[in-house]
Amino acid sequence: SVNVEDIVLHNFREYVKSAKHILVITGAGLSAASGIPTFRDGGGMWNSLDVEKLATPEAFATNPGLVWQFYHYRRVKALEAQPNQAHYVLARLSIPKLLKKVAPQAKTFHHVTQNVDRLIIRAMDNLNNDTPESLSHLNHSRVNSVIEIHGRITDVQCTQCGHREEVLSSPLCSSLDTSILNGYEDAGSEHRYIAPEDLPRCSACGALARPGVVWFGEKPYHLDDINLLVYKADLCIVIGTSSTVRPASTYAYRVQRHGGKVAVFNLNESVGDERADFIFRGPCETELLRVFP
Ligand code: BJW
Ligand code: ZN
Repeated sequence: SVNVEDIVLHNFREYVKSAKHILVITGAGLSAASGIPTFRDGGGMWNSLDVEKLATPEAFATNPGLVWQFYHYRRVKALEAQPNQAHYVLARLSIPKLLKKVAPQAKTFHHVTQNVDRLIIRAMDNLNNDTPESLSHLNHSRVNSVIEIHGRITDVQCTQCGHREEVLSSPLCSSLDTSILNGYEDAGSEHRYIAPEDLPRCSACGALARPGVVWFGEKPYHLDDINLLVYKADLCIVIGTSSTVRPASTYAYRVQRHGGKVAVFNLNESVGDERADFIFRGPCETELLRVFP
């Protein structure tokens, strides 16, 4: 007998075979299996911490030491984490030769990630190192295939001159020492005051630096590029996001509005599921492997 899941899988694979412009949107659930906490669902780090206190420009202006402690802790966690199977499935799909096996008509494949942890980039790097023969024709498109709409937790950005650079060493300065933090709770408590002059400073002008991520009320990166991709896409694959944060939450329906189809991979229900054409309920690290073995 044939069950509903097999039919969805079959229909999805058929549609993928015809897709020309594929757009993937990812969120925190993609990195959950790597041990990076999500933001909102059960066990999400912001259930215990006040989002408004930490991920806003106002929070940083009021208490940069507190915000830096939070981001330092998450920065260390992201640097220590390893990409999971879901990252590797997406990394393989970003290789044209491998993409063609499941989507022979595909002309473009792009991945807009809301994640700041760089794990997808590292998965792509690891894959490249393992398959040298695919490296040559990939290097360009691979760099361009991932768009980090909310920036990177490893970027350090000046509050004055705008200088931004990726720094992979840790801690960024002596006042941010991992050993003093036990967890997110600690990172969100106010008992450790750090003076602005003891926080990371801009390497170009010496002013106070901030994490190179996008906070509420700030303009996300690469919006013009993304709008073009959304306009062109005929398949939008939404993975591990609650679809509650704009503008990333709007892309799938915009693709659908001009005739494209939407596939959702999520452990739980997410906003807009009722409009999705295909739903793969479960951990994306196993579901993506099942769908794209
Ligand atoms: C699994 C799984 C597994 C678990 N497998 N699945 C009212 C007031 C103020 C602002 C607004 C407002 N109304 C609207 C706004 C705009 C605002 C917004 O959307 N707010 C809403 C919350 C209401 N948006 C913005 O302000 C954005 N900017 C903007 O719109 O600018 C407009 C502009 C245009 C032009 C010029 C100028 C301005 C900016 C948003 C920035 C978001 N920043 C953060 C922090 C980034 C840095 C950091 O990491 O600290 O981004 S907030 C946080 O949410 C983070 C995430 O990227 C983002 C999305 O979260 P995500 O990824 O969806 O995570 P979760 O936890 O919500 O969901 C995880 C999902 O995974 C769940 O569904 C699980 O079920 C699933 N899951 N394990 C599969 N194994
Ligand atoms: Zn500067």
